[in-house]
Amino acid sequence: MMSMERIAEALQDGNSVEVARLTEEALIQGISPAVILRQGLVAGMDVVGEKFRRDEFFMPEVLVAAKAMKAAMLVLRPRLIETGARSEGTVVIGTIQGDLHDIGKNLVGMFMEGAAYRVADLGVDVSPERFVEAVRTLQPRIVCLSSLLTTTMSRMRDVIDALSQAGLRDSVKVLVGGAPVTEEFCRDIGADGYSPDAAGAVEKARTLRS
Ligand code: B12
Repeated sequence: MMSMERIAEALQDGNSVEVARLTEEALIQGISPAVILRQGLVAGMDVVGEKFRRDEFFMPEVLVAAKAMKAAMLVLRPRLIETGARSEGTVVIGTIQGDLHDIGKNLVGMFMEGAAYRVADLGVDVSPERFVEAVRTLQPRIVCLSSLLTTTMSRMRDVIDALSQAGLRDSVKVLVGGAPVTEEFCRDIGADGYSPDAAGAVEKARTLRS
């Protein structure tokens, strides 16, 4: 059975081809997509983040690792997502304005799709106005806001305020997440739920009824 460390190491090397190949091989060996994701890919990305923090890695290394993560996610995606007509409703998701990180957001989106939600992904650097417009037109049950930067995480509050001003706040539940986000921050800005990871985001979504 393949060790998940091999995937984590190839990810740290930024070897997209190898990471995608190993991911495929692990799936063929019957290793569950969730294990590959958590113990291989996310674990590898955690090391990249730690090395970046310690100045052992710089932006180019982080970028190639992020690219390798995306290559593996393309392989994992069909396995994480259940097909079928059943739908739990729509989820609008995006990374808030000023922030370009999207790996965690994409994972949350994939897990939501896997849990039979229709996902409308607005991308990164999304303004409060664009969130409001998407809620107005798509009428989702849930809006997911992602933020990785402490400098721009307060924009989450701006999205919630903009929804209130547009008279849409009561029609939708707001879930927040991303590395610097906490339960306390969630309460402070008046969001409805927080989760530290993608699997928990789905659990949270299920417990919220709008
Ligand atoms: C990859 C990365 C990048 C890549 C992003 C590539 C991409 N396409 O996303 C690049 C190189 C572009 C980048 C740029 C920058 N980065 Co950067 N980056 C990272 C890194 C190493 C990993 C982030 C990641 O993808 N993690 C893996 C995913 C799976 O985890 P996650 O995002 O946390 O998501 C999980 C949970 O948080 C949660 N979640 C996420 N979103 C949501 C949403 C909801 C609703 C819910 C419920 C849950 C949830 O579920 C996810 C899955 O479990 C982190 C370090 C780290 N360990 O976090 C730094 C980090 C986030 N970056 C940082 C910085 C400073 C920057 C730059 C400002 C650097 C610079 N000087 O230019 C720029 C900012 C650009 C911008 N305007 O956004 C800092 C932020 C510091 C801070 N406190 O604000 C960090 C923490 C690094 C550090 N230790 O200093 N970065």
